Amino acid sequence: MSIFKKRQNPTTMDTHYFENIAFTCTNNIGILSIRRPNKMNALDAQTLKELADILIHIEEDRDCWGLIITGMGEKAFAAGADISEFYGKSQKEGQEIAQWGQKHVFDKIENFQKPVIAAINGYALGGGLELALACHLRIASKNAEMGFPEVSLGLIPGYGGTQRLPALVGKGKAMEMILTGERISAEDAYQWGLINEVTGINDLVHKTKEKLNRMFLHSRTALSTAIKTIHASTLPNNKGFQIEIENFGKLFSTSEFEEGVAAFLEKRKPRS
Ligand code: CO8
Repeated sequence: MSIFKKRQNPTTMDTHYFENIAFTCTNNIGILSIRRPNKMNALDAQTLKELADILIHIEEDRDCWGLIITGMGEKAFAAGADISEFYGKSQKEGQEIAQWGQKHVFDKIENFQKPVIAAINGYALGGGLELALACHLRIASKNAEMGFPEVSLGLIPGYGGTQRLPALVGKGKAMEMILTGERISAEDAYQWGLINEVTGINDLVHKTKEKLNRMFLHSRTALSTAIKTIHASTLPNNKGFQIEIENFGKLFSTSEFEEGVAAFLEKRKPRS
């Protein structure tokens, strides 16, 4: 049985609505939006469960070649985990929640076989910023603000922020962001290497789609292999180099490789 509820509106027939998220796939680009604008798109348990379910579907959807994750409205991408669900939780419960979320949502996105871009349209705080960090690229509108306010709640990031942030901005900047809990602007985030691009609010989705479309000019097998291999760069003992050699070799057996090389030699564009 389908996990989707389809809205009976002919103009949005391809949009699948859950309680707190919506997903649509047009021209091979999936757009997944978090829809709790009254709560700054905070990630409660229901939203995380829905994200976990839809990610499985999107990964299997052959028509969806890449994914954009964004938040509904102009105020927030996601202002973190839903703080109202924290109260009264035990140490064990805290660990279980963090572990479940990391496995089914955040790590799942990071290891996605298709390119995933966060379109950060406003506040990306705490778990919301961790969601963006799990994506392969981040593009933010000028009004976006990013930060890890967890220390103000007596917490630390729990959805991978302490690990993924230093990999992007270095340990020093990561320490500064996490220890002060202060928010930074999209422009600073760009200067720090936290995001890939800054756009106007009205251009955000368009620019993000453009970025994916530029990737779609290339072999999709090469794209997914590149994602996997880049992740291997954090493995111990320089293991990533060996994985690169193996994955490089594997691509020689693909039809996309044959066509890509033939097209170059024949001075024409590759046929998809
Ligand atoms: N959780 C729950 N509700 C939230 C959250 C949140 N993270 N953020 C905003 N809201 C709610 C507000 O409570 C308010 O609800 P209501 O109208 O019912 O009172 C509504 O959204 C609107 O928010 P504000 O009135 O506060 O709007 P402002 O424009 O004044 O401020 C801010 C916007 C700056 C985003 C402000 O809402 C804010 O600071 N939010 C909290 C940000 C935060 O601390 N995020 C980190 C949360 S902790 C976390 O993410 C940990 C991740 C790891 C978890 C690991 C597993 C347990």
